[in-house]
Amino acid sequence: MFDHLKSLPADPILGLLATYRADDNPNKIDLGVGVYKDEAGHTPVLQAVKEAETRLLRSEETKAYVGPAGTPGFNNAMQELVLGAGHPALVGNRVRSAQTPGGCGALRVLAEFSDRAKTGATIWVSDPTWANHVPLLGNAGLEIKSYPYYDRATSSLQFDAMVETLKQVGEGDLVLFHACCHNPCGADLTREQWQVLAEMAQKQGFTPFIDMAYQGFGDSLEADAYGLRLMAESVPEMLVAASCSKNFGLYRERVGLAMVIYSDAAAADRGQSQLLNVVRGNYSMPPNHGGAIVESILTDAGLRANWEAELTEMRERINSLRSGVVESLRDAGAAGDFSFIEKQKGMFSFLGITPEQVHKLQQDYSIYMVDSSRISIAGLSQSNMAYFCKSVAEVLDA
Ligand code: PLP
Ligand code: TYF
Repeated sequence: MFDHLKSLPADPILGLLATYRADDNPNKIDLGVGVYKDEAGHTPVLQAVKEAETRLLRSEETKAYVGPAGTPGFNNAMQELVLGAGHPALVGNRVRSAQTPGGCGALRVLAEFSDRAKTGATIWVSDPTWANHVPLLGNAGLEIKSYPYYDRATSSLQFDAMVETLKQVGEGDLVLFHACCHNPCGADLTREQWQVLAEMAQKQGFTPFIDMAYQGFGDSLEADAYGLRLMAESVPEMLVAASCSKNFGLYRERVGLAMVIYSDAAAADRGQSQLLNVVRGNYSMPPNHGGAIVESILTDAGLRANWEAELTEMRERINSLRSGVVESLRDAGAAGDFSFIEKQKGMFSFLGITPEQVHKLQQDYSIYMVDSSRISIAGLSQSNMAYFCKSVAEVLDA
């Protein structure tokens, strides 16, 4: 029965990691997968997470199943983190959520949920977008179309072209936005641009679907949610897929939130029964551990303050690497202007070099990034910065 199955290529981002691990060059640099790393190249467990786990170990009394929605304590705390306490949608009792296995789980569940509301609905995604959006949304039945977003020639947002395309989008279509720290390009919408898009959503009636995988990695927990919150105030219905992988460093625990905003409380109750039915048809109930950690951190003032301080440290390290790499590339005499990297946000930017140059960096210098030239900034450090910039300068001159 399975003999005829053809083999498929691995996830290009995760596949790169295997090649990196097998490389024995002591100078090798991993700028592939979007996982935060400290100066020593480690991805440590956050102290606030360790403390929450220690407390859980002592206080946990059962491993019995949680329900399909996960725990209400987690869902409520996350809704407030994402929307802000007192958001009109929360006050109006129009928000329902489910704890999911990662942001990926949330994307998939919300995509299937949308497909139930409108079979084969169209979802507009940015060009470019995170490669995994295609299977996560498309395999659930949604039709994917794209709107212009990042102009590689100028290394900046093409907002006018984006608006021009989205003008044709109306009721019954979904539009996917990255809340902050755009993956893969790092170019985010300004507050004024969010305002324009919120007005378009309101006027044209399309449904915003916001992917928030990096809250706290851009400017701050609050500032990074600005556009999402504004959008949620402007439209009657909206979807949010939030991830706790990056900002809590809980990658392998798989914890996220699928959140739906409805036009009123009665619609919310009906919709939630559908959302939970989608969950039941996939994995029945989410894993508990990661969600319990997040709930414990968000609901304890001391742990929360420690976590916010650690999150700030991660963000500031990335931002100082952004300035550092621009300066070092200039010092190394790299051809071109890389100052855009400093203006962008979050884990990623495109270096803007060709796939051939990306391959040369990998083959000759053991520097790993995805073919698009997306670099995961946190893979840089004081110790590898000079080698990285010198190598890029040489490859650009070759
Ligand atoms: N959305 C985007 C844009 C991402 O970059 C990621 C990756 O980490 C996710 C969603 C979901 O991640 P996870 O399933 O690990 O929470
Ligand atoms: O884009 C990234 O690198 C992160 C991590 O299948 C990731 O979002 C990469 C691939 C994947 C899941 C997560």
